[in-house]
Parts: sequence; structure tokens; C-alpha cells
Amino acid sequence: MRQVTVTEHLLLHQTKSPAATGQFTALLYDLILAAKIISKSVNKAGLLDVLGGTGQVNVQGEHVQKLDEYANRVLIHRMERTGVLCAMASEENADLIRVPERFETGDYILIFDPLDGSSNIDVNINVGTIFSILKRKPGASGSKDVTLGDVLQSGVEQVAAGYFLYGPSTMLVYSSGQGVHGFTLDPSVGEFLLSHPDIRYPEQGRIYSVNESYWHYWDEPTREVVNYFKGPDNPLGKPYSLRYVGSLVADFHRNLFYGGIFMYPMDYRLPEKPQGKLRLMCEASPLAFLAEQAGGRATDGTKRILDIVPGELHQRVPLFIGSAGDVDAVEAIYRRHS
Ligand code: P6P
Repeated sequence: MRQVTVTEHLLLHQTKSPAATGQFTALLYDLILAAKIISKSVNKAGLLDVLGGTGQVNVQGEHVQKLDEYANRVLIHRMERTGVLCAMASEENADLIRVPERFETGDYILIFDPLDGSSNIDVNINVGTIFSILKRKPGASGSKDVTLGDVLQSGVEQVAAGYFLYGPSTMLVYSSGQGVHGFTLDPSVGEFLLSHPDIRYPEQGRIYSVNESYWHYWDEPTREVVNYFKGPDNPLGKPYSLRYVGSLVADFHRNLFYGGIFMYPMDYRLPEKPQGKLRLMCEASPLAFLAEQAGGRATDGTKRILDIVPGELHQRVPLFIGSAGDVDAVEAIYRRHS
């Protein structure tokens, strides 16, 4: 296949999406540089002193891994200098990250989970960086200081979204509203090259991904949803295969190619997490943007993920995401119970 770099692919598509400007290309270029730096450390995690935890607990109440913290620092350092952002938000930071006065700013807002699935790093399982790109609303505050109101936008407002997957190879999968495209990092030239143009979900799903250990904490409709995929009464005519890595980006990526559904329902295990574990703005929304661009769907069980307007930066949502027919089936079951 002729080697097409991300920049080349962007410029080609940019002519098709007038909303994208040189600013967007610059943003993605710096995001890719940050990912290359993170990828280098992830791939040598066993050899550097970056394994294990820092002993700290983050705003999510989760143990911060050294590589989490490192990836977060790399992204903030790189992206505050990109000159096109007015603000950032990270899964690792409680508050909005404003771009310091000494740097050029622009109209874009970057929201990211620097290293999702990081609890798997110590055992060499895929982890990923998830990102969501928004634009400051026209006529917004206009002044330098971005308000939270500028940032709390529904997923349908995203200009672009994607993820880097650090695994046997390092991949970038992203969409700027013109389909979903996959690029694989060629370490010998240090470039992401187009390897999976126009990714689409297979019509018929055959994999379901959920942590069934929470069975006793689910309500009746959720148990019926899971039974639907593990039983014979579905369009496949037999039980779907259960695949669950415990790393959202890895599970999402596999289902994108093989067809199926990833589920993280709400559960009653932890009173402070009645809406499940996954975050709307830095996990569910960006992946929902990709899912819909690839012909799939994403819901919280009753509402389209992209239509949910966040009430706060780290809002959590139940997530059912994947092949359209599978997500439709989930909503039909919850509707029947409501
Ligand atoms: P559980 C990783 O910590 C993560 O945020 C996602 O990457 C993953 O899908 C989920 O949590 C796994 O959570 O409760 O099944 O261990």
C-alpha cells in the first residue's frame, strides 16, 4: 500500500472539512509527537523505573501508576505549547488545565485520558491514550480565561476524537467526522502510516465484553442484557464469545474490527459510582464519536452518549458501545423494563 502519513491524510481530508484549519493539523501533529514519546516509555516499561504505582490516589479514587503520571506530564507539557489550545482536561487532573499566559492560545479544547487501562501495564497488556477535541463555542466568554461552561459540551460537538493503542504495534485510530482511519507507527521512520482506511463495524456482532464479576450488583434489566448476548436468542443464533481485557481501548479496538459490544453498566457496588466507572468526556464521548463514524452506536442504556450534556468534568456514565444492532438490542431491553 502506498505509504500515506497522517499529515498527508489530514490535508487530503482537510480540504473536505472546511471546519478543520491549519490549527487542527498543528494540534494533531503535537498530539502524535506526545504519543510517540509515551509509546517509547510504554514499550520499555519493564526496563525503566516506571512500573508500579506512585502510592498516590487520583481524583477518580484510583491508584496512580508511574506511567500514568508520566504520560499525563508529557501530554500537558507538549500540548500547552501547541499554540492552538485554550484549555485542556485530563482524567488525572481534578480541574480544568488552562494554558499558561506565556504560551500562544487558540480556540481548541483537548480532553484526554493519558493512559487508560494503566493497571495492566505491569503485566504487559495493551494500554491506550484516548482524546477528544472540542472547539470553544463562538461568542463564548472570548476573554483569555476559559470557563468550565466553555468545556462542558455534549459529544456531538466534538471536532475530532480518537485513541493511541500501545500494543504489539502502536496505532492511532481517529476521526474528524469523515470516517474512521487507522495508522500504524513505523518505528524505523518514526511516522504513523495509514494502515486501516475507512474502518467500519461488521454488521453482525459476535463478541460481548463485560466484567461479569459484577453480576450481583446489576439490576434485572442489566442481567437480561448480558444474558441476551451469552444465550442463543440473538441474531447470531448462538452465544457471543466473551472477550474482556480490562483495558477499554483494547476491548473497543478489537470489537471495532470483529464486531460486537463493550458494556460497562451501572452497578450498586460502590455508592459513589452509581453511574458506573467510565468517564463521559474523556472515555465514552470520544469512543462514541468513533463508533458512530464507523457505523456503530453508543448508549448509556437509554440515551445516545453523544447527546448527553456533561454536568461536570469527570461525570461518569454507563456505557454500551459497538455494532449498531447489538446496541439497539440493549436499548430495547431497557425500554421494555422502563
Ligand atoms: P473493571 C481501566 O482501569 C478502566 O478504566 C478501563 O480501561 C477498563 O475498561 C475498566 O477500567 C475495567 O474496569 O472494573 O472491569 O476492572
